[in-house]
Amino acid sequence: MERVPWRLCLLFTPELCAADPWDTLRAAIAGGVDVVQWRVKHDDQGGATRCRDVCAETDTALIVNDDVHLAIDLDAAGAHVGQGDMPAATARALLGPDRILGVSTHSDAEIDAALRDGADYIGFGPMFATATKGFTEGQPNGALRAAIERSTVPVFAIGGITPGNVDVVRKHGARHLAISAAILRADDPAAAATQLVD
Ligand code: TZP
Ligand code: MG
Repeated sequence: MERVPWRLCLLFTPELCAADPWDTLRAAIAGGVDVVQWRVKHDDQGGATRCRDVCAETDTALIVNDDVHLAIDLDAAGAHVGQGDMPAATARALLGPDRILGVSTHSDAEIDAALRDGADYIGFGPMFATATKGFTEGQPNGALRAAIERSTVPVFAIGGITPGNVDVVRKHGARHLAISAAILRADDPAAAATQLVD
């Protein structure tokens, strides 16, 4: 089995959901999300536990954003750190060899450092402008393909990806996606997830 066998990562922030967050989460998983990243910036132990339970029930992997200690407490599959979070090498050491480490990257230097520090997958973006994280423009054309060629681990394309523009990302080589608004705010989150996977 591949170490990172997932294709569609849902960046799950309950407050961003158009409808009930737990219905949204279950629908997204039913539609094809195969890894959930718990992405909540305030302390919400109850929500994190509930998210963990939904993932366990549906046999879906759980990754915790930012908080490596929470990932371990929840017995999650792994944790994801950005450039301003706990250093990736520290996260790697805390997670041990079996849990997955994801690292956000935006440049060649960040990709090289993430690989050196033991990332099992990297996020690369933003692909497009996105209000979710306040990026006003995407990476230049070709940057994703260069990142995929440079990386020895899976590269999750992130930032502003929707069913309407996913073809562009796919044409630049993307085989892994990380999505927030296009699923959480969709009228039909299951259908959105299925369109993105297809
Ligand atoms: N990191 C780079 S862009 C982004 C993150 C967390 C936001 C992705 O959300 P959306 O709504 O899919 O653009
Ligand atoms: Mg972070």
